[in-house]
Amino acid sequence: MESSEQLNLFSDTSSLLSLDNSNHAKSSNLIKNGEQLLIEQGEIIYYSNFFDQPTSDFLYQELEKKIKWSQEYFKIYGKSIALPRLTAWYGEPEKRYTYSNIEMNPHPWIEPLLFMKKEIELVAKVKFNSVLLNFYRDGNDGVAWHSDDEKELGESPVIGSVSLGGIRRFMLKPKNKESNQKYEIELADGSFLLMSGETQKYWLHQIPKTKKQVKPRINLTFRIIH
Ligand SMILES: O=C(O)CCC(=O)C(=O)O
Ligand SMILES: [Mn+2]
Repeated sequence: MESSEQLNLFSDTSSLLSLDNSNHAKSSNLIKNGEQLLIEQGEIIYYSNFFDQPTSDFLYQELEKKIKWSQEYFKIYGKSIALPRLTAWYGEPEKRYTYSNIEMNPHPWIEPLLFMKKEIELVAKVKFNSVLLNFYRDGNDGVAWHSDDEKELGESPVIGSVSLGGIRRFMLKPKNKESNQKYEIELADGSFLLMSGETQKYWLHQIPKTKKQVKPRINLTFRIIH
């Protein structure tokens, strides 16, 4: 995660909603179930109905109560600022992960996580060894523009992202400021988004805060720590 976490934390992301829509690819006409998002220099596949509704509801309830959620803080100019979401890190014992100067030590796998890991590995065709969980309590929670490009994730990170609960906007833009491409997907309850190839090298993503009423949402990004 980049330092933009810090810069964007207090910015009013609602201004993004008023951007010219001509470059916005709407999920309805660009991204179909299990289809590839046609972006340059990156590979993204979106499965809108990966888990059926009863399974998604069950997983959400299990994770809400069983995950050891914590409020992390990052430092900026000597001040401690709360991340706008709760987080947790699970995985194999030696797989530590550091982002925004926050060092995470993994909790051991629990059953619902292993179930999800096994299901997504069948389509991702890789073995994940850790997962970062985010709990977005309401529209005041979000994640600022960043890419998942930390050293520990290797050259071409494979990120398997499962969404449960409330629907939130996932936005993508190229790191290259001269390009005006912009994409967004409304990540559905029970959906799975697979990012691989050069996606993290050339693209940034975010979940903007919103003033709309949104249900709480749990996101899991399964990762491979080298
Ligand atoms: O909540 C999401 O869909 C994205 C989370 C994310 O990008 C991250 O944790 O790195
Ligand atoms: Mn990310």
